[in-house]
Amino acid sequence: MDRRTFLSGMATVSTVAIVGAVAAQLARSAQPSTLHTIEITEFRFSPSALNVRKGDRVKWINLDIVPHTATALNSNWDTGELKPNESAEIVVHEGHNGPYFCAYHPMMKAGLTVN
Ligand SMILES: [Cu+2]
Repeated sequence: MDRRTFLSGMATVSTVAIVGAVAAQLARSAQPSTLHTIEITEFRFSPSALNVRKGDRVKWINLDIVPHTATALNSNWDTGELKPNESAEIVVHEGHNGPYFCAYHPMMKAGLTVN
């Protein structure tokens, strides 16, 4: 049984067997992480606003012909330079909540909301 099958089974068992807040909590913790992809194109992050959960993955891919970064406004995290067609991926934690920008083009702004 692979991890996805196992987690899916756990979610089903939890939902059927238990009701109320406890079931909701178990279902949430058993939810597989989601991969979100943010394209950097024409000097924009797309999507520019993204809701994510702790444990999700966020991937930035640079589809422009110049390098960019995704850098937290508070300097807590940074993908570093992404050359054309390069990408970088993070696993979301609380510290990723908030606005970020491109260090080379500060007018490029976006944000992550961590739930
Ligand atoms: Cu840039």
